[in-house]
Amino acid sequence: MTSKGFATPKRFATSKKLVIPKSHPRYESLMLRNLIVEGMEKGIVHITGLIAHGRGEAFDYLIGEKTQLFADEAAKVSAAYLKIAKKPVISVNGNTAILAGKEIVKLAEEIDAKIEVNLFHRSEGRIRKIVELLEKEGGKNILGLEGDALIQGIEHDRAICSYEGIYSGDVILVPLEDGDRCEALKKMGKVVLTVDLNPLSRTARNADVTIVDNVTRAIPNIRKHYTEIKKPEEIIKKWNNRKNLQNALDFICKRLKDFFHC
Ligand code: PTJ
Repeated sequence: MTSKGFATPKRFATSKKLVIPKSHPRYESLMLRNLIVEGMEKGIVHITGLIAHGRGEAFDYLIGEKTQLFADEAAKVSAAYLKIAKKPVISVNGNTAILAGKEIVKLAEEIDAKIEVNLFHRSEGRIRKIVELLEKEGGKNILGLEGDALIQGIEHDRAICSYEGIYSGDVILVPLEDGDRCEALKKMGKVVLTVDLNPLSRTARNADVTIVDNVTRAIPNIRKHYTEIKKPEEIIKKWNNRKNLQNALDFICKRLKDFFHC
């Protein structure tokens, strides 16, 4: 205990010992929560990533913790954009790395994309740790540490990016994005694909394609579609992101309205 009687952070560092039986009805959700906590303890996830995860969990609950039709459609359109991209880039932050690092590496390999670690709460130490994590999963030439270019129109550190990566990329996949950067990337003429469980977020509304799904499900789903689609231009032509977001909201409303069937 500290002199003020508060528990020290060390006392909270119990996640590694936490054993969740597979039979627990919330097993998967609890395991993801545990991953995020471990990620924070290892210095990969920023402390505010815990709050972001909680918000995501709440929205995941509302969509039934499954890939719904609106999310599947958006994953397909994302795959179509990635198929026609000349310089695709996947931007990775702390939460995405810990929850879906392995899948990100597999997707990058499949679509021949660059991976760039780009953080909202930027620190060289954390970028290094995330690069190491992605390399352990098989990632190669991970960008982020060089920070040799700036995204125009952003005043905070997230403007710092890699010339070889986000700066010169044409289609950028940015899971768990913040609204500012999404807008700035759009102004630079890039196609922005995002994964965000909150269909109301600024990022969700500003992106070209918003996958309202958990990043753990969305990334492998993009890869699956990528291997299957034949005519990407036709898929893109029919896409209306706002309509799809409305479909997500309608789904949530209906689910809540019909929940107890009374
Ligand atoms: O690692 P850093 O420094 O880049 O920081 C990353 C966070 C996520 C902390 C930072 O970008 C942030 O504060 O993000 P926001 O503004 O809280 O937005 C995160 C969005 O992602 C929210 O709309 C959440 O609903 C959503 N979200 C959270 N977890 C997931 C998610 N979407 C998909 N899958 C998730 N697992």
